[in-house]
Amino acid sequence: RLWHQPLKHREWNGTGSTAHFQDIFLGRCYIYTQLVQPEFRPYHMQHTFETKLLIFTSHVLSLRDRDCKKIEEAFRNAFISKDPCEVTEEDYHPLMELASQTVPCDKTVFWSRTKELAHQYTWVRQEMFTLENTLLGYVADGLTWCGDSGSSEMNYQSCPDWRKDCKNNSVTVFWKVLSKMFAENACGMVQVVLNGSLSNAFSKDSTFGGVEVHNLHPEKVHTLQAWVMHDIGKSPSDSCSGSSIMDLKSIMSKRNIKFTCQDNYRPVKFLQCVRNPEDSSCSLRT
Ligand code: DN4
Repeated sequence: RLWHQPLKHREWNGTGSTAHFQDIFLGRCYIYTQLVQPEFRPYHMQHTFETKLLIFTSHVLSLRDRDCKKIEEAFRNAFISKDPCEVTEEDYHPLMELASQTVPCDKTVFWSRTKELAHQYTWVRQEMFTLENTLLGYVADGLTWCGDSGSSEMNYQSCPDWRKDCKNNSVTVFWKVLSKMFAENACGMVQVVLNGSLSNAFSKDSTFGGVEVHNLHPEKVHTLQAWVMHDIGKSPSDSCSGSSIMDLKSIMSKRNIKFTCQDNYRPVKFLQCVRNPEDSSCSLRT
């Protein structure tokens, strides 16, 4: 009666594929491509005619006609029926070609250990984009997925953990390829939100420090502007004058990209203050 038993997948240390993965992926894809305006990108709200046109042509128009079923299929083909620890960057290339997207110059926001804050910022500044405000970043945000060699099913029981099992797993490789492309496509002045409540606001081992920084094109990106944000209620651990930011500065100078840094950039600080209105650092008099 062996053939009646459910398929036994290999066991890994990470959580399994997200339940209803395919439905969530397709649903998010349709939301992004069909409802992006007016709900998601009210481009008509605060922009000059030129910016509206730019966002409209490069972002919204081109996305409306994307075929979500094809995108989902290309996504599945990258990792299904494969050992989830042997996924390559090339496996995701067909998907990247199908769903490529350009972000207008001066509108790219990177982040490292500040995901929530960076997303709050681009939510308020609707014309700005983190990776998760692009189609593929949006559909995959917060999800887990992996396959198994010898099965065309996803593994919902467990998936490889990037620290405990392997780095070349379906999820990590996807974010690496996508982050690389996001950085390669950036132009003009780009921003990064960093966490000054950690001992190293900048880390060479992070995706920002290990992938994105090295894939910015100096011919296209003239300046990287870093904002080092301190959590309200915690003592600051790192700042623009700290050694980790000096490392970032020297990497950028070698790469011929101008670097500026600001602690507690006010527009982002105001977002932190919305949650902590009584904190003394949020008083207008300080
Ligand atoms: P982070 O806050 O340290 O990490 C963001 C995510 O990436 C977490 O899930 C990390 O896992 C994972 N991660 C971090 N470093 C590595 C690594 N060396 N190998 C595998 N996974 C890793 O910030 P970050 O600087 O690493 O990544 C954020 C930047 O990269 C942003 O500018 C995004 O454009 C892009 N990115 C976004 C996502 C996402 O939306 C994922 C990866 C990269 P853990 O430490 O929580 O286990 O999810």
